[in-house]
Amino acid sequence: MNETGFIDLRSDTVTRPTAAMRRAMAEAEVGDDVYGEDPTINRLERRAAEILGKQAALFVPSGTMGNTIGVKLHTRHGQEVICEARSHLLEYELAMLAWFSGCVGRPVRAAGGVLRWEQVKQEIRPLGPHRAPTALIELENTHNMAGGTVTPLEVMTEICDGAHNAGLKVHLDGARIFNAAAHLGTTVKDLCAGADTVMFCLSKGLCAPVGSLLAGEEEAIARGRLYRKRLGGGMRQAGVLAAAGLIALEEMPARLGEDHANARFMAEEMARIPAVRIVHRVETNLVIFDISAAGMAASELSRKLKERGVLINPIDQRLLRLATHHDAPRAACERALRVIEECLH
Ligand code: TLP
Repeated sequence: MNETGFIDLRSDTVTRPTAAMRRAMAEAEVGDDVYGEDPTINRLERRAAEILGKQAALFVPSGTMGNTIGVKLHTRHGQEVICEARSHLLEYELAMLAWFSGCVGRPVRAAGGVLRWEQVKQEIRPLGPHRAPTALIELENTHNMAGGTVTPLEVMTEICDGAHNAGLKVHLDGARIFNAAAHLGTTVKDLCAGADTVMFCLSKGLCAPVGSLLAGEEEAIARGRLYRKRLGGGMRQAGVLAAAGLIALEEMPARLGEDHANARFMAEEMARIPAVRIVHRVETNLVIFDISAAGMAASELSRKLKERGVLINPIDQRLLRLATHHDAPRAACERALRVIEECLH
């Protein structure tokens, strides 16, 4: 339950900084990051690059900015970006792909949100007199709107190898890449190895109050720094944020399994409610469920839940998504479950 008395399962973005993060924020050494002089941000960027196995990393205020810069680095105006049809990049970033990079998305619907090279390669368009040429392949792991599903390492590798052989770049929206690695029992380094740039978020399941990182080659990240400034992301003494981010990076990935177990618990219990259909295999911390059999709009259920102290957002008329996280432990999930049952019976 959060400080307002609600059990908030709308997203893992609602997590609050832990006590250790708040202490570290109060004590953080800071400097002007636009001059490259914030020691805590510099430490976070070095550490993130090391953990992801990339040459360099850039601290950005949000995942959206990380994706925006990632796309910009690999594309020119008038090109195309292949991505899964429900990808965050395409659906939830206010068309930044077009607005900032001047590109169009080529949406490809993939089962469970997991793109395969077989599918991707058929969508690649060469330069010619009619069609926008493909510049980039964008992957999302875990895939948010496919219910937190995980793209396995071998699939990532096949797509990245295929893309590179075709002269294309790969940007990974790894907002929840630590969840993917926890599910697979692999390292984020292995999962990110083939991608040219990777964005991941500190401010979701890892509980930092703000921030994401964009990692890649030194040269790309140096250019990315300029785009960050253009976008208004030069944050000066943001070491106070990076201090929380360092704790998120070092200490929080190890507990993600707990969130995944809670999501599985919720999905298994909710599957017993006749009006509920769990839409995807629950692999990480997100559960998308269909309540069309209840004869109630998803927004209506969301409203009823809220009246009873549980926050879960609708995605459309039929679907809702719940997210498990650090601030909704098993007891809170159990209470939320009882409320969901009440509202649907
Ligand atoms: N996702 C948010 C909403 O925007 C939907 C959420 O509650 O899940 N990539 C992925 C895969 C994301 O899920 C998100 C945020 C982002 C990028 C953007 O991150 P922010 O919100 O930091 O810009």
